[in-house]
Amino acid sequence: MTAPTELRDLAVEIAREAGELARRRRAEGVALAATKTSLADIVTEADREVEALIRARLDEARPEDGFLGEESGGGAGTSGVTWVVDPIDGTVNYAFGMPLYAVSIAAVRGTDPDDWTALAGVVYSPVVGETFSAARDEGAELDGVRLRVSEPGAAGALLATGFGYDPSTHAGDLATVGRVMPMARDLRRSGSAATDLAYVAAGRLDGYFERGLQPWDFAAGALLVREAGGVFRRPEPADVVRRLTLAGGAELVDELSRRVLPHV
Ligand code: LIP
Repeated sequence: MTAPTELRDLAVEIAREAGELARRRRAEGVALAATKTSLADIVTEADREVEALIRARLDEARPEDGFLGEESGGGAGTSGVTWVVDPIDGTVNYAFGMPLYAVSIAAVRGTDPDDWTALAGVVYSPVVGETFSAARDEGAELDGVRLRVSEPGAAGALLATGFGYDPSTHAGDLATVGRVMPMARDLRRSGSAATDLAYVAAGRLDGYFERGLQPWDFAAGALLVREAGGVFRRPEPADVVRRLTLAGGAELVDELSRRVLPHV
């Protein structure tokens, strides 16, 4: 079995190449390819092209591995390792020309997000030029500097969240924000779950909560958080629609859970 550090280094190399392609395409102008679950849920031609590049590079390097990508779906492998890829996380930011989007690539052992073992992960932010990476049991780092999750200060926790593309979910999500704000000093909504999770790992955010993430949104960021000493949880059963994701230091995640799931 390949060492997690080797998988991490391959993921970093590919993510950086993919991120530069995304940046070039953004500079050339973004072409909308389609909408998915709602008018607000978009995919650009660049999403598809970047994922195709990542998939091709992984096939060249590790043809026996499985693949699960946001845009091109899944492909079973024979090695036991599956690559989970969001080519441009923060697609709406990308389409609108905002800098906070990221290439998210993770290598996992297994296929079920509720019990796969994350081996390696990278979240690469092409415009900001930051590479967050982790290998299982080897820690998490930002451009070579080790990462550690933070603890909230006396003013409260700096938290991040996100909202779904379906307008009918917004009232419930805003009610959740209302229950959480008493523990917060402030709230951020970056538009990129992978970036939010990387920032939790880096201590730039104390915690994060969001409903409805897909495995490719969180596969790499979850490993970053855990390898930085934090907790990543999806506390509800697998059959819950728009499952809750929580991340941060252990005590903070416990308090978030109490506030977001008051009846549990
Ligand atoms: C996005 C997430 C974001 C969430 C959006 C969307 P995408 O992923 O990163 O946190 O709020 O609804 O799911 O669609 O840009 O890959």
